[in-house]
Amino acid sequence: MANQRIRIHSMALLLGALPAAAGCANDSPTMADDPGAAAQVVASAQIQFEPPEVEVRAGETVTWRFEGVPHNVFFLSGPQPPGDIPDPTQNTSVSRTFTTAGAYDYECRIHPGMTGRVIVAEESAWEIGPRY
Ligand SMILES: [Cu+2]
Repeated sequence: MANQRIRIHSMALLLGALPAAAGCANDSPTMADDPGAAAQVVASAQIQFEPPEVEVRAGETVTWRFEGVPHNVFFLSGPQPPGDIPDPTQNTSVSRTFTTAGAYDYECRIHPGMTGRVIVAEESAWEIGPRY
């Protein structure tokens, strides 16, 4: 008798969990700190750019969120890189807008090996289907 009651209770928990799981099916990225940015990179206290590679469209903005260790950003390549973020920066966010498609590698010069990349796609590249 006691066993049966436990089984019914588990079933109810399982069913109750289903709507919550469905609510997680949200494919829009979370940009809590800067809703205007197409992508956000965290320059972390773990001495990494996270994620190390982001993709935006030409004309869109990337925001770097600098956490508790000073970092900077120097662009190394790309057809038309935006201005570097040269001063050691921490506990703030800095945005840069990318106007021209291409691959933009960058590095933090305080921390050797701390590198990242911004891929900028053509403005129309993400259109779905043919344009008439
Ligand atoms: Cu750094």
